[in-house]
Amino acid sequence: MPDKSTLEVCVTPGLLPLYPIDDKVVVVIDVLRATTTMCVALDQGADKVIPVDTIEECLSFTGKENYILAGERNGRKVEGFHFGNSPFEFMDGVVKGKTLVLTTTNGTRAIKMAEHSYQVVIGGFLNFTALTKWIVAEGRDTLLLCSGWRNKFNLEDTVFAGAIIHHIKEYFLVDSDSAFAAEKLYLNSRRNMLHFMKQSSHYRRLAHLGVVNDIKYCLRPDLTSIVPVLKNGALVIANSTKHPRN
Ligand code: 3SL
Repeated sequence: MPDKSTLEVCVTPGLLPLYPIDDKVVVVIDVLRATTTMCVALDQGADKVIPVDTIEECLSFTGKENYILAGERNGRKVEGFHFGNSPFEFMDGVVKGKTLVLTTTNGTRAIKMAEHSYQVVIGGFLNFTALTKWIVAEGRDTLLLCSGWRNKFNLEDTVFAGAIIHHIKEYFLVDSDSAFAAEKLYLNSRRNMLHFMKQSSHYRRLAHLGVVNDIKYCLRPDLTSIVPVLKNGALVIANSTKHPRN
């Protein structure tokens, strides 16, 4: 019988250099809010989402037809961009048929850092079941990369990594302290996720900006069955045949 593939958790991009990822699937997690927002944009009909590192890079797309510039720094919309990073900004048809160019404090940076892996895939609670099925179907060595906050550990991404571990660990070899700890955090929090998240620094940051509804939205499970993957530098829907809107 072949050995199982591995499933590991990297709790911050600052630790990513410790993990060889060239042959691995890397699941980039930025539950609050970047990877949730990206899923919303694609679910709402955006052609693709191009993650970029800097504000300048994003601005270099200014004036291109059918391109939307979006993103935040410290949670606030960047001056000159069309939108910030709230999932609600990308609803109601505004991104249909458009290319979204997005830069965020941590999420887009984590994606760029993992670009040289076998495959980058992203998600959040809103595509949890589809994402976990996709990971199991791929069956490759997989690293769950938490975007954290400025290279520091954060609660929400680790809890989400723990949810993945808990639900699919039987299919993989899971043998690291970070995976064990992430799962424990998830098990401690799952009965009242919002209450648990109130203890996180990013909850306070976003609450200060008056966007608690964004947090509530980002914690809602299985709102979509899309799975965004990175292809040629842009996030596109991997499983478009399964997309309920097709
Ligand atoms: O850091 C990020 O990528 C963002 O998701 C942070 S924020 O929620 O938009 O403040």
